[in-house]
Amino acid sequence: MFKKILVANRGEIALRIQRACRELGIKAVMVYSEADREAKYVKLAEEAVCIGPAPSGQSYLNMPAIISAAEVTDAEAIHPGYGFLSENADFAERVEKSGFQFIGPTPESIRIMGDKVSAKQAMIRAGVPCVPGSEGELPDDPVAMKRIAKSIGYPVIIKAAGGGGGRGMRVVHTEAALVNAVAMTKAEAGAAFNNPAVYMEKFLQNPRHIEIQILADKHKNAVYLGERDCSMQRRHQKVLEESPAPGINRKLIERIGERCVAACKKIGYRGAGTFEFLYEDGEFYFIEMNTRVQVEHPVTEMVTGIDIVKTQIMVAAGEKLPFTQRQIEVRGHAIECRVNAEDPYKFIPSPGRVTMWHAPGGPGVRVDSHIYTNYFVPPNYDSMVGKIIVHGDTREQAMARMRTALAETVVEGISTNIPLHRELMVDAKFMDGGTNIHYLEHWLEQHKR
Ligand code: MV4
Repeated sequence: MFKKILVANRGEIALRIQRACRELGIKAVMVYSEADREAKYVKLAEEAVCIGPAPSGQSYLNMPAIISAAEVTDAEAIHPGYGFLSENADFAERVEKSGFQFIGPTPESIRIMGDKVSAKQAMIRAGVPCVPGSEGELPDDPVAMKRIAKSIGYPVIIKAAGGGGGRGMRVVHTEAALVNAVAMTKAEAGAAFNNPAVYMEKFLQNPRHIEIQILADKHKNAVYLGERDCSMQRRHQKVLEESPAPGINRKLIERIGERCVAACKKIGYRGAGTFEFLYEDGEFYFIEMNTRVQVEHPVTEMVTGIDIVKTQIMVAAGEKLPFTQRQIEVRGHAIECRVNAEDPYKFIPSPGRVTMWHAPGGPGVRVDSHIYTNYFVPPNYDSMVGKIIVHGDTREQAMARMRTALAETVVEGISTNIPLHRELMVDAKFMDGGTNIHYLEHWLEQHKR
């Protein structure tokens, strides 16, 4: 096992990784920007290195600064967390070339999944169901393009191979609009991702966003840890997540999970990963794979009892997965509310000094947050300041525990979206379960103030 790991991230996930290291008896080197000097995990750190000024381009995205920090502190591995450099294949490669273990999949796996066309082709080959669409990159020839769209049936969606997470997409409803829409998407993709390649899919009108968590080791073992329903989102930003996904047939989830595991084995995937699916009319359609630990991993940890971050570290060190698929059970129900420093209805960021923070507690309540009373939320980064996660025997109990937890939580000095979460937890449609990816945006439209 590693003796020392460098944590190349900030905020709640830096603290989460530091906690996993402590539990494993590994020393954690924390890196921080000038804006994060006062961070809780820096104060708690045995070792911490400043890697640059506040702007992330000069600190958390600064590859030489991070690799130098690992060198001077004698770390053996680098955990990238999520965001920042976590899905940067060039970074993973530079980490390994410098003699450190990258805690994540191989640069090759990251590269394949980063290109959404090659990711989809890999999944089709591995037997994972995908959205019907162009097989591979869309040709430039208008006749060929129209033929593909016609065979799929309108509406179709044009997506950039270099996009993902909602960037670089355009819906097309008619043949008349097709050729121009493709040209526009290609131009934008060329500018934004330095890759003009696009592909086409059937546009699903009212899907849910369901994702499957997997873990794989370097010995060809892989497992899936059930699913998460991440449909409650606004502008591609998830607001709350839950596991299991309400109302989906367990046998179907098992079949999809097994396909994901088979795909991992086929491509030699290792570490933690997430297969993103759209779910509509009882069918799953793969859209993208994330090659990092995700913000919402705690809901899976709560229902399975498996520590995903610890397991990431163990498998990166070459250990075998300490459980088999048969030993993994989904028990009860978990919900996560993301706490953002923002106006709850206008969504304008609200950085600044937290004059009071009182975290909730009690049975089945977990709080992943780096904030504390008198902490200053810097304006330079993502507005998420923590997550409240609850577990219960049933979805109803989990919701009741979340209502209690949200009622107990006190944040003063900054605005947060907790009032929004309090309203959603008593919303009749949310309480019924199974709302789709458009629900929150429609809800916000109707609850305008
Ligand atoms: C789609 C889709 C409908 N049909 N693909 C947006 C983020 C990226 N991961 C894929 N996205 C979508 N792809 C087809 N063929 C609708 C979306 C989509 C969406 C997906 C998941 C969560 C939120 C979303 C919000 C708007 C659109």
